[in-house]
Amino acid sequence: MAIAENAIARSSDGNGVVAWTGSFNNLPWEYWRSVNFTSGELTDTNISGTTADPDGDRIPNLLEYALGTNPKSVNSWLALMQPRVEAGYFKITFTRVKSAVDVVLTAEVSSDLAIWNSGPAYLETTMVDNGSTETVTVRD
Ligand SMILES: [Ca+2]
Repeated sequence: MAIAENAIARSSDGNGVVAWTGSFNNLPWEYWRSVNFTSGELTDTNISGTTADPDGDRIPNLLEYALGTNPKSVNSWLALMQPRVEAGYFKITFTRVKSAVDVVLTAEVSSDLAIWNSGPAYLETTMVDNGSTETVTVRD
């Protein structure tokens, strides 16, 4: 079974929008859920489901899992995402958990929120290996 979810980050100047599409296929996600939620929360998909956002930071649980952030801490994602505009380009740097092999993160960019593109023709991506994590920077 594969489930696709979406999350979007927007630049404050409105010039760039980057979105990710994630999917998962097997058990590491379920392990992460069992570590981060109580048995009662695990039965409630509005709290522990892929699209749930129990901390209200607008980052769904699936992306919190892939980025290694705390799904119950609203302050954890901004420090990791580091969204900014540099030299007129929207840029995001984030840390990806390498063991989250059941999630594929794909950055997409749009100038009109209707047509979305990904890949090297539209985005510049650099990665730095940190051992168990990697630092990924995406620029429109
Ligand atoms: Ca969240």
